[in-house]
Amino acid sequence: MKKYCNMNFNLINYKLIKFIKSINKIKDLPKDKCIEIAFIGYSNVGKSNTINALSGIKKIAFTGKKPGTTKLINLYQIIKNFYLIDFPGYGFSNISLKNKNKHTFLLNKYIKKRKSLKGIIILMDIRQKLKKLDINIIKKTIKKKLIIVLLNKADKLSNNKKTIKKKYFKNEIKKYNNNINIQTFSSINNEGLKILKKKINIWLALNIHLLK
Ligand SMILES: Nc1nc2c(ncn2[C@@H]2O[C@H](COP(=O)(O)OP(=O)(O)OP(=O)(O)O)[C@@H](O)[C@H]2O)c(=O)[nH]1
Ligand SMILES: [Mg+2]
Repeated sequence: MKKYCNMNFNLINYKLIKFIKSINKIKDLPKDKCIEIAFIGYSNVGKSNTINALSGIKKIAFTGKKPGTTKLINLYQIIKNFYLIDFPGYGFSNISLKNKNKHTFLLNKYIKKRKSLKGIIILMDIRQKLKKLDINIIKKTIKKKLIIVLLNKADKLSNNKKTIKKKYFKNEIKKYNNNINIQTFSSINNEGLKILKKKINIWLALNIHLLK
């Protein structure tokens, strides 16, 4: 455990990333005995771009200018038994209510039931405010300690504004969950990428027995 927490995060070769499949049912995920890190958040906040930034491969995860780019749950493997999961964004107004409810149901079920879920990365646009569906997720994950909030698109703000917004998000989020680590992030200039990799290293270290 100690060895992995102190491990040089560059030792995990994210470039080995492989797209495995797109699914729309939890039962199509791998056997529930692996390590999964889920990327969740509103549409267009930059979840797919963050997977690309992490892997260093620009187009492994499909990204788009318009919200609603990721329509299915996409599964990426880094090494055996270690997966990154790209969720469709919530709150996208252009999909039918039926599909919206289906997405919410899937995400809630996944968070509640999935044993392999070892880390949750919630992305938010740093320029916006803490929103309702993020609060719902934060409340639901209150007992799960392995969460990081990435305040993405930090490249769009000055250092001064970034500090103000980080403080704002910290104060708002702590009303619901005091256990959440909050980082500024940008998949354009890689701000926060090292910290994210370190965090994932710790999550892996805590579950190292599953990596065999
Ligand atoms: N400036 C800036 N733009 C970003 C950043 N991350 C993502 N974007 C842009 O935001 C848009 C959406 O990015 P995606 O990664 O597709 O967002 P998503 O959260 O996966 O969206 P959905 O799949 O619709 O849920 C794209 O135009 C990206 O170029 C960032 O850190 N900085
Ligand atoms: Mg996406």
